[in-house]
Amino acid sequence: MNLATLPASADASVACDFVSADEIRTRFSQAMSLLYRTEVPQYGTLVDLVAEVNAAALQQEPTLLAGPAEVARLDVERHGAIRLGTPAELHTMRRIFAVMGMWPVSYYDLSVAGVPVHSTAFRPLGEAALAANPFRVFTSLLRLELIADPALRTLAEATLARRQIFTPDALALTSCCEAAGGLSSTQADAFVREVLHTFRWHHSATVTQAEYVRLSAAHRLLADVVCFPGPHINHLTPRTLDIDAAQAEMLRRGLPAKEVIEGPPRRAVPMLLRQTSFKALNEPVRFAQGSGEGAHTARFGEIEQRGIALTRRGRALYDQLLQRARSGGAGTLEQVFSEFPDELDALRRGGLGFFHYSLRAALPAAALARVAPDADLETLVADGLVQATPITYEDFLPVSAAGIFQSNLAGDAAVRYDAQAAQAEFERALGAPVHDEFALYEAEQAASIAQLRQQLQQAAT
Ligand code: OOG
Ligand code: NI
Repeated sequence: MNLATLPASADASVACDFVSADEIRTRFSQAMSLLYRTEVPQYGTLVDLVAEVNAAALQQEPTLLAGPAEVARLDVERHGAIRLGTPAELHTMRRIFAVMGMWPVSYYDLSVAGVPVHSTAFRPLGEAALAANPFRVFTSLLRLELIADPALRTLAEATLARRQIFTPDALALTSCCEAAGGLSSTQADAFVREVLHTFRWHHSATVTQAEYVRLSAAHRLLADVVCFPGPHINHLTPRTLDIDAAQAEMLRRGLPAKEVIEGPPRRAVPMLLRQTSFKALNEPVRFAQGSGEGAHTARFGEIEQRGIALTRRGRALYDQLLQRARSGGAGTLEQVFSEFPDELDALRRGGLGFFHYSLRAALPAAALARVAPDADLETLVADGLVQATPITYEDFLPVSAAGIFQSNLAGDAAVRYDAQAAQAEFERALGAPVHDEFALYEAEQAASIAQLRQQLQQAAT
């Protein structure tokens, strides 16, 4: 039976048989993790190591995470990355991720870091979906217009035009989901199996060795995107609660971790995203037309620690301090960042971080009834009636992590204009605008306050 051609039906009893997008995403991220374990054995070591470090960290400080939901999601939390070659590939990828409840958030211009791609991150939106499984995929699109050599551009274009990175059933099941509004459990399993093919490693290149060498000489990333039948997943990253301990443990187990941890320094209140990585594999490659064999390094291992999401204001201060630390002479990263408040109350009152507000558990009804529903939020927090929990950063800092802010780029205005034009082009290819990450965190914070006001209103009447 061809699952993809099952008739779509608006019948409610059929709709009840759909599995949720959250469930499809969970199945997919599990399948991806299994695939990556077999393709990149060091990934298994990394996952085991991170689980041990996290258990130890939680034992030492049980309040590290906000609650049991946060602890549960930590075990399955991963992000991956792929690099696509054409606007059409990006467009279809968006439709496929939508089946799994993953939506494009933020636009990242990596050309400022000397990498000819621009990107977005597909991820779930909203507290419930993130709690179910926060699986994210950082997805880049090659910008051929940034390749200077016209002959090389033509070669890349022609090579990419010949490939189809999605299986026929992956495409059919995606259309089926769009038409029917969901997938049955059996269809979802087929969907996961089919879509996984797009992320696999391929030992056979689609180009000759000579072509690979030319593309690679122009930019290693160009060869990585163009020369293979699909956009192999290039890393799958588990989340740790203590990246300094995890990094030390990586080195102890012979995983060649980088010396530096990218992002903000270690803090009492972890902020944004800290990451470190290691080169994973030299993959054997068979080139087209019997033109030889060689090796390609594309895939690496990475770990990350996530902290509080910063407001625009907090992010501006972060960017400013990071730049100051990089320009040298201003002291170590830790010293420069001593200017950034490192205490929950100060971060909140300074409007630097996003918080989720909730009534403290087990407040007596009588105490609640005495509170004016529109009482000042800060007073409620100060009086211990309301607790403010930091909202976790769910996005990425790839350009800051690249450590390359080119202060010598042409005029500031010109750069900004280009970036805007490129984003519009990216969104045209995508077929949708990207979500603004700040607006998402802002909405989550506002929703928590609205719910709190409603609870107080109810208690008062
Ligand atoms: C993606 C790099 C971005 C991260 O963690 O910042 C990323 C890539 O190299 O394709 O995954
Ligand atoms: Ni990554």
